[in-house]
Amino acid sequence: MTAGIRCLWMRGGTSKGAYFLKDDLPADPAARDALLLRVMGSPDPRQIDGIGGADPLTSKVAVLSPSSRPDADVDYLFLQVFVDKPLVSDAQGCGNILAGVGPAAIERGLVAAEDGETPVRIHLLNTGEVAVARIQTPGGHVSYRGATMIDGVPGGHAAVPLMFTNTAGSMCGALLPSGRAVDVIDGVDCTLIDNGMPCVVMRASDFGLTGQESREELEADAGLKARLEAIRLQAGPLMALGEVAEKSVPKMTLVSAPVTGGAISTRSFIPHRCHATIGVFAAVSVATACLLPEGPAQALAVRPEGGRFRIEHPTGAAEVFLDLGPGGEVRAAGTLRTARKLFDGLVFPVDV
Ligand code: NQM
Repeated sequence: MTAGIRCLWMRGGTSKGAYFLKDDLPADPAARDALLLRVMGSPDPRQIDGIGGADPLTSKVAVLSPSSRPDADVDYLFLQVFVDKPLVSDAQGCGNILAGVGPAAIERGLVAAEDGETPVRIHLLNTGEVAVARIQTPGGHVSYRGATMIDGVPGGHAAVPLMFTNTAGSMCGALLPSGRAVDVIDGVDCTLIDNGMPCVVMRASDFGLTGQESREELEADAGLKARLEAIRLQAGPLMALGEVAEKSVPKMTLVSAPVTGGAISTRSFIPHRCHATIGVFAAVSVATACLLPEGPAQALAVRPEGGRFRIEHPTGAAEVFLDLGPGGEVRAAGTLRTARKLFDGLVFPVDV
């Protein structure tokens, strides 16, 4: 028996991860997670003995299998492999790694490619919804080449448009799980919201920040991180997430007025490291928070004409489209990502 496991290493949006077929991994979740820790090299801040990139954004896993439901083509389980803890969590989805799922499913023969463009309906096992990705497949093969640029990624690549429905309450059961648009925790106004990703939205100014600080400056601020964690631990039960000390949700997002013509500016903690950009579903949740009549986001936001929200982040902005119903409710959401196959081969979790 070879100890190598088939693995595609791909960039999805502004994240990077290992894409596996479910059948290539142990069926028992505990055995699977132990193996994935070895694959990534966790726990170790440098992940020196694995393929992880020593950052939560590059220590991610997608597990693909034929879809278990008729309205989808492929099932996608997202797993966050913690960098410095022996933990693997399925307690969140990931919209950036999602961008690589369509291409990976076609590359691995789970979905047949059409000539031109192939729609792939993806069942997100972590949260239950179905997303639709449109993949460029000229001549029936995945093409990663193109001119679409997304902030946080150098160069142009083939566009991967993503559309979502039914994201409200994806993990918390309701868009506003506490039943309120504002909860005051440790004296800070917080919007506890889940439109695809549980997020706590707060004013940067309530922490003495402008909201334009760099990722590095914020990560070096131990006092800020302690205050955010204290709020997060209280927000978890209010969001129906229970005890969240060992979970990667909720995300902690500081908002401020936009400075580059976007709808709002963000700095997002996921939840302990500051994001280099912002998560896809986190951006959808923040855009939705901008629509609430109360709460920290709306007063700072510049509401765009139509439903195209630019969510500013430390390295540019992420575009989110919200399709609003007659009552202002979000009927569907979308975003534009790119993805790229970086490596296809065998990964060796144990010495051979
Ligand atoms: O919110 C990071 C990322 C993510 C998640 C995180 C994501 C999303 O940017 O959909 O994409 O929040 O841990 O990859």
